[in-house]
Amino acid sequence: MEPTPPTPAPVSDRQGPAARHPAAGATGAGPRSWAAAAGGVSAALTLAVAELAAAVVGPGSSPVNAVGSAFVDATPAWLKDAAIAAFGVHDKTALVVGILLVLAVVAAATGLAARRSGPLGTALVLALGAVGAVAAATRADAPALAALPSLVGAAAGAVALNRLVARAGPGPVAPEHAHRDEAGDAGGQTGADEHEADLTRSPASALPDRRAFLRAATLVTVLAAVGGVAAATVNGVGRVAVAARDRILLPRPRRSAAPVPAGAQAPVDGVVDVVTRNDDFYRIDTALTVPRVDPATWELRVHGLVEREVTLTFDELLASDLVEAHVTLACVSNPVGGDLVGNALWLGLPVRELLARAVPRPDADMVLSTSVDGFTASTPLEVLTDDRDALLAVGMNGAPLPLEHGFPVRMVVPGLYGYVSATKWVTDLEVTRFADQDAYWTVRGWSPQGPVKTSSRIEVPRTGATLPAGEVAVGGTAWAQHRGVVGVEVQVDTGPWVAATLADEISVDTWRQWSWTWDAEPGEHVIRVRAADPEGSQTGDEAPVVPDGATGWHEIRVTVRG
Ligand SMILES: Nc1nc2c(c(=O)[nH]1)N[C@H]1C(S)=C(S)[C@@H](COP(=O)(O)O)O[C@H]1N2
Ligand SMILES: [Mo]
Repeated sequence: MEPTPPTPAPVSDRQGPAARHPAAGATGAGPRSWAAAAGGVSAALTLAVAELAAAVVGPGSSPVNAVGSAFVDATPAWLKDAAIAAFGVHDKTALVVGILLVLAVVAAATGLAARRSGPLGTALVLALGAVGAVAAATRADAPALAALPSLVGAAAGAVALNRLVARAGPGPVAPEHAHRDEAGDAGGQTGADEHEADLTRSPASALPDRRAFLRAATLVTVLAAVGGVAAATVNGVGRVAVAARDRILLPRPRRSAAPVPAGAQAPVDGVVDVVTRNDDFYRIDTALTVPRVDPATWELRVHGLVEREVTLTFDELLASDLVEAHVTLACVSNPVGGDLVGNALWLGLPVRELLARAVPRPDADMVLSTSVDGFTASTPLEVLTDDRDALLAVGMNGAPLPLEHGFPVRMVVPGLYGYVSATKWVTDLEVTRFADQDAYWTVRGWSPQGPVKTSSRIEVPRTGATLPAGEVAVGGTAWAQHRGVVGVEVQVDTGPWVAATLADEISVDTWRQWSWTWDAEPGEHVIRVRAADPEGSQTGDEAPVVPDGATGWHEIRVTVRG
């Protein structure tokens, strides 16, 4: 994601008609809206120069990304949760829009500050640069010199701001000029030409020269735009990752997944695909911009409580005996009935085989996996060494992992929520103990352990639908990864729970679809669903997503026409 230079926010005038004259701001002072605009375009230049410098210094030094990421990491769990609830997989777009709005306001404020005092404006811009520098230097993937782009950008921004504000005219205007200004306005709506004429009559030192200001502001805007486009183009590593992904030829698995049974897709129009297309797969992570990892330099280190450290390159990984498995991934933040869940065919190396090379010590009980961007997940060692298909995955539905799903390598562990298992862009596995290490979400109030809770949802019909009376097709999906769904029941209003028809199972590690034909009678109705795994039926007790996943029965409301 490339930074968007904020549009200089037009500062609305609250002073009545006289204030519409751009040279007559509040209280007879210089034009505040010009100063605010100067702050805006200077901020755009700051960002463009900083991002351009970051493209040269290396990935991970982008101040925009660093500040945003620091913000993401500092966001309390409840707020992030609210954002996911409100915006779903668009939570990041909402965050970026929010950041740009805040930035526009801050930028205008630097302009107003600079109008009062040049050094004050400079100090503010440099302070903001320092924030970017600290944020960038303290990121997990910070290169050496990570602080540099922010500082260079801030320096350029401060120079631009001072030059512009100087051209926006003096702050306090002598009474004589203020008076002349008012007289000009009294003549009615001041057109641009009239205004210029008015200004030429004024001493150049006392009243702003609008042309000079506009010329300078345009120059800064053009520089910012050119810099921004250049930064986007020079973003070399991004292109390296994209190009490298295009060249990858995935090896044939040593063990292929069994074909998906024809009966795995429930025969109801509108039920989701039983294997989720990559483009449709939900995306949840803390990465403000998708990490771009060059597989040529990717390396995984296995260390900690092990007999011997192991490192693995991408080529070595591709040359290993890879296996294929369908696994359904679910997010702990998925509300009852939500869609933060997807099923894909993964290709990868069983984590257990890699761990066997390292030989975990007997006192270890957890593997802390770390992403290139610093995200961590704590996975029970037992789950990674039993016979399930916990994979170090390189392929998703027959293609190399999409960048946003963890290219070049991620973890996929059947039976656990993603936050404790599915580390994308993974580069480090530390064999350790739950007593000694906390993962990213654990320190933010989520449970250190996150087995998936048995869940089910109704996909057809949609809640709120109006339906004809008679036979209505009802269908949806249920999941209980690594235990398997053994039954699904449906209830209408306060009627009895009745068994739905289960579609064929792909494996116990995947979701399972279901269908049911309802003989609908006119009126308002509530339809509820619950699934069963071998240990029993899904609980109807309602629990929120924090700290270890929501529970409760999904229900929809429909109207049947008379
Ligand atoms: N590096 C990294 N990996 C991550 C996360 C993250 O924030 N960063 N989020 C996890 C969570 S909470 C989930 S639910 C899954 C989602 O994987 P997906 O985006 O491929 O669907 O990724 C997991 N892996
Ligand atoms: Mo998640």
